[in-house]
Amino acid sequence: MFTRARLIVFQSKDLMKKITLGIVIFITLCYSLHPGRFASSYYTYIKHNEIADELEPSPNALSCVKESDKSLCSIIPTDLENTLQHPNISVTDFDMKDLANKFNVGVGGAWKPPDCISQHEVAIVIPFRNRTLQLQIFLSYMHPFLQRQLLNYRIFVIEQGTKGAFNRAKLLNIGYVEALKTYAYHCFIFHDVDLIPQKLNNMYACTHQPRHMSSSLDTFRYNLPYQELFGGAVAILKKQFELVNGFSNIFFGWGGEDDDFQNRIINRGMSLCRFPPDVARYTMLTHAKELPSENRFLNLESGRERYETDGVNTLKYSILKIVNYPLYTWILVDI
Ligand code: NGS
Repeated sequence: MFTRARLIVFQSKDLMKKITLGIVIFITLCYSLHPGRFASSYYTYIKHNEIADELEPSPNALSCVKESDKSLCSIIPTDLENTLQHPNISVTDFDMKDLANKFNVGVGGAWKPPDCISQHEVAIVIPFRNRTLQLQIFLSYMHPFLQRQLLNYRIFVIEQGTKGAFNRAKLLNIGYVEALKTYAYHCFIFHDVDLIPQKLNNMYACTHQPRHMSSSLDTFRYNLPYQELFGGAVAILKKQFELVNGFSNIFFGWGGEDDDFQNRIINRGMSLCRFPPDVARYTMLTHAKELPSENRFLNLESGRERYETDGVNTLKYSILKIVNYPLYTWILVDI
C-alpha cells in the first residue's frame, strides 16, 4: 500500500516535470517563430510637448515661402481639439460627390491650404483590392481630417488588378514611384484602407525618424500585439525610404512585409518613433481576416540578404489604368 502511494507520488512528479518541460518548449517555440525576435524595441515615444519639434518640414515648402506673399502654415495647427472622431459608415455615392465640392478637393484627391504654405508635402498611399465601401468611408473621413491639419497632400490608391495573392508591399512601392511622378513629395504615408485615426492631433506628416502611426488600435484594445509592430499606417521621409530601398517585393499574401520593412530601417541605423498612445488612436473597420502566407517567416528570415537586390530598385509592374478621380488618384496595376 505504502509502496503504491509512493509510486503514484513519483509518477505524478514525473508528469509535472514533463508538463513543465512541454510548456518551456512551447514558449520557446512561440518566441522563436514570432517576428519580434528579429529586432528588439527601437521605438522612441515622443511626448506631447515634443511633437512640433519632431516634425520634419519640407525643404521645398521652406524655400517656396521666400518667393510667395503667403506665410508658412503653422507646423501643427492650434485648433486640433482632442475630440474622438467617428467615421460615417453609411456614406452614399451622393455624399462622395458632394465631398469633393464642399472641401474643394483638387482632381486626383489633392489639396493644399489656400491661405498659407503647408510645411508638410505628403503622399498618402493606400494598397487596395475589393474594399470599395471601406475606401468610401476612408475618403469621406480623411479629406476633412487632413485639411484640418493644413497639409499639402494627395491620396493615391494603388489597386492590384491581377488575381492571386495580394502583395501589399509591392503596391506600396508602386505608389511611391507613381506619386513621385506627380510631385516631389518629401513625406510618404503608407496606410491601410481599414484604419481610421481618432485624434485630429495625430499629424499626417513625417517626423525625423520613421513613425509607426497606428500604434493604439481599438481592435487590440489600444495595446500593441507586439512591441516591434510597424504595420497599418506608417510615415517615412522620401530620403529614408530611398535609403532602405523601399519594401521587399516578394511578400505575396498576408503578413511579414511590414516586419521586413522595419528590419530594413533598423539595418540602416535609423530608429523608429511613435506618438503617445492617446494621440495614435485608431479604429479599424471590420472585415474578414486574411489568410496568412505560408512563406512569410522564411522570407522574413532571409530578408537581410535581399535589402540591396529586392526593393524599389528592382520593382517591375505595368500600369493598367490611371484615373484622377475627384477624391483620389486611382492606379490599377498588374504586378
Ligand atoms: C504579425 C505579422 C505582421 C502583422 C502583425 C499584425 O504576426 O505582418 O502580425 O497583424 N507578421 C508575420 O506574420 C510574420 S494584425 O493583427 O494587425 O492583422 O502586421
